[in-house]
Amino acid sequence: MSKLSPSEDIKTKSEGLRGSIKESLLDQHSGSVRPQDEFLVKFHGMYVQDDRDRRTERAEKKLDKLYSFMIRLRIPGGAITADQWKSIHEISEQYGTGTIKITTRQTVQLHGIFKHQLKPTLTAFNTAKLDSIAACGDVNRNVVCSSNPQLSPLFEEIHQYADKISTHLLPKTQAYYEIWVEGEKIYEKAAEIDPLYEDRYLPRKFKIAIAIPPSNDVDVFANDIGLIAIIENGVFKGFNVAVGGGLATTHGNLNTYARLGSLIGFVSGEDNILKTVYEILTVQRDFGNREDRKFSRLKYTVDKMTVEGFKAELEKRIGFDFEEVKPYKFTERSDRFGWEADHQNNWFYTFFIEHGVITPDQKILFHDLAQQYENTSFIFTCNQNLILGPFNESEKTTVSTKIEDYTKKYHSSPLRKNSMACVALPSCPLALAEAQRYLPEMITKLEPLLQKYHLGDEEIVTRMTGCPNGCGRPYVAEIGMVGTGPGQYNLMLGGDRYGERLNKLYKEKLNEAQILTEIDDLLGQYVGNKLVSETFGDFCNRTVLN
Ligand code: SRM
Ligand code: SF4
Repeated sequence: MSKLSPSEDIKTKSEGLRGSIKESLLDQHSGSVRPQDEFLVKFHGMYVQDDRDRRTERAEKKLDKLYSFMIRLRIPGGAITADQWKSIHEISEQYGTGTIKITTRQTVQLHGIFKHQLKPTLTAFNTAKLDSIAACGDVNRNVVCSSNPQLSPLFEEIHQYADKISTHLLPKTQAYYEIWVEGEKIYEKAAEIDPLYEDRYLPRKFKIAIAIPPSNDVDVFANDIGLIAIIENGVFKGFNVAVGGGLATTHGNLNTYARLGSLIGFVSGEDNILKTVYEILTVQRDFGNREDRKFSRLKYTVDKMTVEGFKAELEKRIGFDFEEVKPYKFTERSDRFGWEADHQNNWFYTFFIEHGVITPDQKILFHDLAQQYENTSFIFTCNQNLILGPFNESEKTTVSTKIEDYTKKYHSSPLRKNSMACVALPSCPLALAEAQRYLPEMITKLEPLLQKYHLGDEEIVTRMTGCPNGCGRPYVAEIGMVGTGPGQYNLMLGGDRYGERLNKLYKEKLNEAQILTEIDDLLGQYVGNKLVSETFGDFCNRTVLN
């Protein structure tokens, strides 16, 4: 008989994700928590980390690692109120490093929170009606949705599905409130029976994205479930459903692979939509690999069962057949920076936030705007940027004046605005190379190459990660750089502009000088030989990778 992974035992014995977290919190000898609790706290939206820049110094002084926690909020669809932004701002000033980081899945993370600060931090979030439940762990995570309200008059209606799906798939355990939130506890043990997750939860993390064409700003095919909104004659009809997307690979393990979701059909009506996503999770719960976590994501389950086999099992569980996939077209993936109005002439401003790291002066500006315009929403994008709105015409004029200096200071090239990096060093324990701290410098070196070939206006999608897990989605970039070791990256090329084709490994383990030489050469070939309107990614796919 095959052996279950040790994580399975921790889940089933955890008594609703409680484990010994309470005892771990009381232990004043360590800044961390017990090993099994380290796994369980993820389900509550946090990770144990240490500052890797300080490891050597502390080891020399014979000190333990400087442990702290990263907290990731659950914000379905990425939208919060101005008041909630102010709370995040204030909490980040009081606890952690002070930095707010927008993630590639439309939420925010705070780093560097010490163990004794966890309860006050989560209690403060709770007061602001924010939580980190199921932001990580073997459950459905933050549900993301296209974030530009100006793109569709039906934005509101479709966007609400992010919250509906997230709520529908939340674990039933009330352990989060019991462990982390000070004050009144309102839960009943009986209400904790969980027909979806049972006591074993899912074999692995689970991700859902909703795309509203023409924008694929969420990289819908990189998700376990991708839902593509279908709009006909100005009416929202339902979703095309794709299953089995996922990006992570492991260097040297050829059995691991990035995979784009497979479209299996169209579903309409709220009840049927919710039933479909729910039962996709139950199929994964029952058929997913629980022995080897490297192969336990839905993509491997779908390939093991075959797409047709998976669909048949799913249709059996939902009790109806899918309709044929409906036509749709993606024509953009980037955010629309600057001012744009929606169909009712409400104005929204999209701020470019390099790699999602909010700088101290940006923080002051956003706090100021949140204070002054309390009806404004703050919407995080899956490209790690921030949209503020709605503003009326006269508010737009005053906001424009307020942000004038900002827009000058943060004016950036199209290449930079379309670049994305994961966190990597110093907080990510899995990083093999730099990403977020280094890509800005790399872009500064790539920009003159584009200028040299008069390609300065090209919106080439460039992404870098510190390891092959792919948190910055480098495998669906036109230029992907995946860390293999300090200062070394695999160069991935040939992804399309809208996230519908994976790229391929072009050359392995290149240092900065080698990457710049390769890109210089490729851009030269591109200007000389590209077809009319051919993007860099399509050109690489057609020529150098064949
Ligand atoms: Fe990720 C693990 C950061 C999006 C695939 N990811 C991690 C951890 C928690 C490292 C760890 O396990 O200890 C990283 C924390 C770094 C830090 O210090 O903050 C981390 N992932 C991130 C974020 C913050 C990157 C960013 O700069 O924005 C993103 C948070 C998203 C969110 O709000 O939930 C983030 N991670 C992704 C994505 C992109 C996406 O989902 O669109 C992927 C690839 C898509 C996918 O899941 O296939 C991704 N992260 C992973 C994996 C590989 C999963 C797998 O299938 O094997 C790991 C490692 C793991 O789970 O074992 C991982
Ligand atoms: Fe860390 Fe790797 Fe994810 Fe980057 S891609 S944040 S290095 S796990």
